[in-house]
Amino acid sequence: MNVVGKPDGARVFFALSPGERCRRRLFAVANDFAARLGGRPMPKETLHLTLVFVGEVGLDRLPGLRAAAGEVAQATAGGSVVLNRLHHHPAGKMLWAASEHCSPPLGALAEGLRRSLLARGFTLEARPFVAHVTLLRRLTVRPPAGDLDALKNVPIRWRYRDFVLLRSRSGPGGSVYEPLGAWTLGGN
Ligand code: 2AM
Repeated sequence: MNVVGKPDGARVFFALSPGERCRRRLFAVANDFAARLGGRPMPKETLHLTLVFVGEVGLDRLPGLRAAAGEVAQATAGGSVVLNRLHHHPAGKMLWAASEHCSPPLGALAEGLRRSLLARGFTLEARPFVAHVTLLRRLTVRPPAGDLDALKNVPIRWRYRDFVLLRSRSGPGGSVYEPLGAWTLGGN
């Protein structure tokens, strides 16, 4: 409990966590852009693909989050995602790795989690799911158009079999993520 008598809270989200090979490639792209154009690359260990951003919840609601995750994991198969596009977001000063076409099984996993959380009374943003991995923040320079084709001919193929619940905390060097749970997808 905190001083105002409310349960302590955590800022949480569900995500896919890349395997080592995929993580290395994503980090290499982030570093390459940062070296040439500036910005702050996401630390290698924090790279992830958000499935559902839940936001601030009381710690007493973690069992509900875990129940939703368990239900969805059982009912949903693993799959793969092909990251073949880089996107620059000038407003957010971010560089993303993303898919030209969102894989339907990945969309179904994100949607399944979303529905299960809503059914358990969690409040979620209406923002549509866009599969992406943020590589670089604080990028103030517009990358040359050709640079954004870096993954076109050598896409990153990411096979996922599980997903995680992460707690985000602000640190001096940016956000740090603490794993609160991991679930293996069924049907593999
Ligand atoms: P981003 O990388 O595009 O910023 C933790 O913040 C993760 O949740 C990030 O992957 C972030 O996406 C995503 N996210 C989605 N909605 C968010 C929100 N309203 N606030 C913070 N992060 C959000």
